[in-house]
Amino acid sequence: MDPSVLVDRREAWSIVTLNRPERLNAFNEEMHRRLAALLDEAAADESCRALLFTGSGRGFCAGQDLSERVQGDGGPPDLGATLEQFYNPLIRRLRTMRKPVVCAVNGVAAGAGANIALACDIVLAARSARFIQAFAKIALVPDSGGTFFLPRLVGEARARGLALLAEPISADQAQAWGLIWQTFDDEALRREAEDLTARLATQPTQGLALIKEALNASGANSLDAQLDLERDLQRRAGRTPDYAEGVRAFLEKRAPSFSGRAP
Ligand code: LHQ
Repeated sequence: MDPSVLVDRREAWSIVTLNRPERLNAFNEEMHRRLAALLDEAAADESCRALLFTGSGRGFCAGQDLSERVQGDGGPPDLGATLEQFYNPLIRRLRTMRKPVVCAVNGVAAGAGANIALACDIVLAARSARFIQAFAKIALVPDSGGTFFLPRLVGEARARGLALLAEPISADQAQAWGLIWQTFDDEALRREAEDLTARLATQPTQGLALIKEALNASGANSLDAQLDLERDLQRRAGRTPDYAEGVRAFLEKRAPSFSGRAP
């Protein structure tokens, strides 16, 4: 088995760990292939209702493994092809996954590694973690959704500063700017991330998937189009067994027991 990405199944959720710590979990092609296969398995497994994504060792992910990208005699590599084949599908998998993906940024997140984290639904970070849009330092453009996520998360001024200056920001700064959800002390991050993912795995999974769908569409929609979409998604949410259970539990003044099942 390729150990570059590990999976650890818990009751109704899984932990996916990037595991090339000696390279700060920088991506090579093997790792991309393995991660894609694991995410496809998790997406298809209805009994897996949430994912926790993290890295092993002292980093979360340093983006593309640059030692795979040394220019040889064949001239410059086609980086667009690498994005098309590996990074863009990864970002699409995370965004369209019909269950919540929590990211625990355990250490430095650089280049594509930072933007892969930002593509997850709820991003937590260790206080010692740093986020670096490292691309400009090697004459590249922020990819893996960076130019999409950054202005939407932190606004134009900060997005431009982060992308053009390529300087690290701390996890606390990232939280203060709204780039991520929450920062924890290093020793508390893993437990907090596991608790949160376990909690999400007990929630109305179909409803959460519809929320993701609505939010994914909102950046490109007019208000009218988004109102129409909300109507359509709410119609689907209202047909799920978990909606019926949620209302019943409320009226009976008890905690709901959601199955996560489709109608
Ligand atoms: C690495 C890497 C790395 C290889 C640390 N590769 N070894 C997409 C499409 C196609 C191609 C191009 O790219 C992309 C998207 C991208 O992601 S482009 C951006 C790529 N990433 C970077 O430019 C970040 C490069 N890394 C760094 O700037 C630093 O390593 C950071 C700031 C992440 C961490 O710094 P330190 O904490 O000081 O650690 P370090 O630099 O000492 O790294 C530890 C080891 O990891 C070291 O190896 P060594 O053998 O000396 O111990 C590094 O060479 C290796 N490493 N990142 N991306």
